[in-house]
Amino acid sequence: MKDVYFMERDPYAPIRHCYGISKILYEGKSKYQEIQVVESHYFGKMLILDGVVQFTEKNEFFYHEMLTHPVMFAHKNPQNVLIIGGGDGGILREVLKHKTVKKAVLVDIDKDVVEVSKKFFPTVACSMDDPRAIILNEDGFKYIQDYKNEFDVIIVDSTDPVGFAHVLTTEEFFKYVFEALKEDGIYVGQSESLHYHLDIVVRFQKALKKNFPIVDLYTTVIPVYAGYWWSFSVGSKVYNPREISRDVDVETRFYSDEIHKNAFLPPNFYQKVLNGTFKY
Ligand code: AG3
Repeated sequence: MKDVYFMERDPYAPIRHCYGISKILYEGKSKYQEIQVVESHYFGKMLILDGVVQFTEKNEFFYHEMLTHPVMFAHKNPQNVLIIGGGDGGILREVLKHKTVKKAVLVDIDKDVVEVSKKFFPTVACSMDDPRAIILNEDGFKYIQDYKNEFDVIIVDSTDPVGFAHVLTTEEFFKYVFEALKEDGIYVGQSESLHYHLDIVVRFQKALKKNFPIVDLYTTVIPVYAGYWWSFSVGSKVYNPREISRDVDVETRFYSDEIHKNAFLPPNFYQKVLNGTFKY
């Protein structure tokens, strides 16, 4: 295959990313979505769901570390963690690096994503057999409604908020998240790009503010997601997510205490984003 490109279909942004690829390793349709694994020249293997790149072998750690560690280190003693989505296991791997964790429940609706990831991405799906991990293939929106005052940390690693993942960004869902968290619990979810998806970021933040006393926003650069400047939204009951509560004692490639402190939006700019004066 010479000069063959995979073209991504971002559901919102009217732009297309193309990746030079050498092989299509897997193509299938699960009950919920289209799943593809391709070998790209630059990024190595890529997992693609419904035409959108979820992560690549080469740089998945930026996203997985940055979605996990800021809230885990803002919390003083995270023992019981819930991951919704994240069927590839990348967030689970990062969560289980924390020695405080006694139990991590991963609830991903799509069993096929778990199976495909185990087969093609062994360095991402490497913690599924950890004795502290429980993997469930259920609907996270329904699952969470059965738990009250249960989890220290809830992390939502979902696909873009279109189709079945949309519900995970609503005010109603955040009410269940709040209730499922313990009295000092903290939530984080991936909340799209400040460039192409600003309206989603703002809607997401507003829905969180209806439920949580402390809401914040941090970003990192993810070159395989449209807009690159990717955001993460936090809802917290007690802890200030900008502050680190414990020693950073896990091995990471990107995340550090300095990265943590610098990832959050400066307060004035954050206000501009929320009140619409940044909109361009
Ligand atoms: N989930 C979030 C991917 C979002 C990509 N969106 C986009 N490019 N428009 C990643 C799952 C990794 N565990």
